[in-house]
Amino acid sequence: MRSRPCVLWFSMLLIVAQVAVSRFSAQAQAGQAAPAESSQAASYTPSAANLASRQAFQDSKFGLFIHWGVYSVLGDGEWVMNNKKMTIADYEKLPFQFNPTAFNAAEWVSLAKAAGMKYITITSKHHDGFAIFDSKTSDYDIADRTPYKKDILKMLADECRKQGIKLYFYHSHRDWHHPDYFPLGRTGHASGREANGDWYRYLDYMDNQLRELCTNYGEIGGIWFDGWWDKPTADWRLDKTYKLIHDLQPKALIGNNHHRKPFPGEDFQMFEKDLPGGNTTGFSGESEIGNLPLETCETINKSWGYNQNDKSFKKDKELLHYLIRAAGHNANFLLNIGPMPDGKIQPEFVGQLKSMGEWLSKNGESIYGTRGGPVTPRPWGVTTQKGKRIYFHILDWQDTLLPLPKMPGIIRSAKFLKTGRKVDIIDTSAGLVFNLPKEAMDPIDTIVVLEM
Ligand code: FHN
Repeated sequence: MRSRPCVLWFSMLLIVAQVAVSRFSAQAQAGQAAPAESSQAASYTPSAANLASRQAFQDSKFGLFIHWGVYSVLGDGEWVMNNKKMTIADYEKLPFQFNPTAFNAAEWVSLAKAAGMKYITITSKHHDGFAIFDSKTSDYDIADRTPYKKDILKMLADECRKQGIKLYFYHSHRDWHHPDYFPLGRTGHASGREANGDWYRYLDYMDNQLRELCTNYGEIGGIWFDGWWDKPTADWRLDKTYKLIHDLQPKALIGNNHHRKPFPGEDFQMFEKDLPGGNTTGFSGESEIGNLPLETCETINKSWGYNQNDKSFKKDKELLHYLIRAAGHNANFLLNIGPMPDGKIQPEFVGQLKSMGEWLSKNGESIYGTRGGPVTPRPWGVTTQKGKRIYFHILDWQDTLLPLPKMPGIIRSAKFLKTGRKVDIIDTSAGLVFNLPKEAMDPIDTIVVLEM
């Protein structure tokens, strides 16, 4: 017969083991990741094709973000289902009212090109779970639930190919509609869904729709994920999803707006409403700049989805400064519009985009194909470089003399990009000083080009 103390030990061990097993099975059953995101691929080696896409992505610098879906019918932004505590039954009335007969893919793509943009990222499915493409995985899509029926993404993909614009698909991890998106995350609690569901069946559903997006629209630019932060401890099985995309579209770039340091399998890193390293919005508190190509996204007014009452349009100078400062931070700028339910883009957006294109048609060499540096971002502005050229973007400087650090190498010439006029430089042991006469200054961006 076992002695009393060892019986005690034995029963203690038994209890600990039972707790561990029950905890693990509860987590697995509830889709929670075992700590440290165990499903994350330890490593990811991007293909040569993928690395080439990353370079092209970084050279492109400027893209059009499009938030469009049945929520535009209410003209109250893309979060209206959650913000107005709409049940699924209520929200499912919207698709019947979504009939964008004025949608013209050529018009949209031409506008992006006129703005100087090189790629488009459009919402294929946002948090409301509705697919604006013809999905065979679900009937909660444009083909089965709207009078419009046509596949928006198909028309856009064909037009983008015709006009040489890359097309990326935004795809929401979070889903306020799908019955298997369970346990619920931080939002979507008023949808009236049953309090049950099979999490891994939801992930299979998501992967199936991603397979459609990576199969039915030709070569795509990549996938822009969002909504991971609705359930940050869940087992999102990202390695499986990322492998699916990389296998089907080796050139495609994957980014995930999870506001953390990039996870293995990702090809670019985005920041929302902040320049890389910034955290004015509180999104990027847990983020870190990784070593992937960077992108920052922003809206022209305050809304991503169409909002008929949001008239807080940023001036084109503010938007251009965002693009230029992003380039100085070695990041792309993804600027958003929320089209109207009839398929038209509101005139305020069209006007802003065209004036940005105007500026880029004259100054684009100082942005496209450049990388940030060599001088790190400063309050007065930023620098971009390409080959033997360094571009100083002086955005906010009142004085005539601008002190700068020493430049690596010999300066062969220094000119104002706009006029080609020579810039007088005082070379001191501590660094350089640009002599910037008032009349040479530009209200948006005074660009000095150094040829090294
Ligand atoms: O909740 C979304 C929001 O609707 C929009 O899609 C933006 C775009 O970056 N991302 C999330 C907010 O962080």
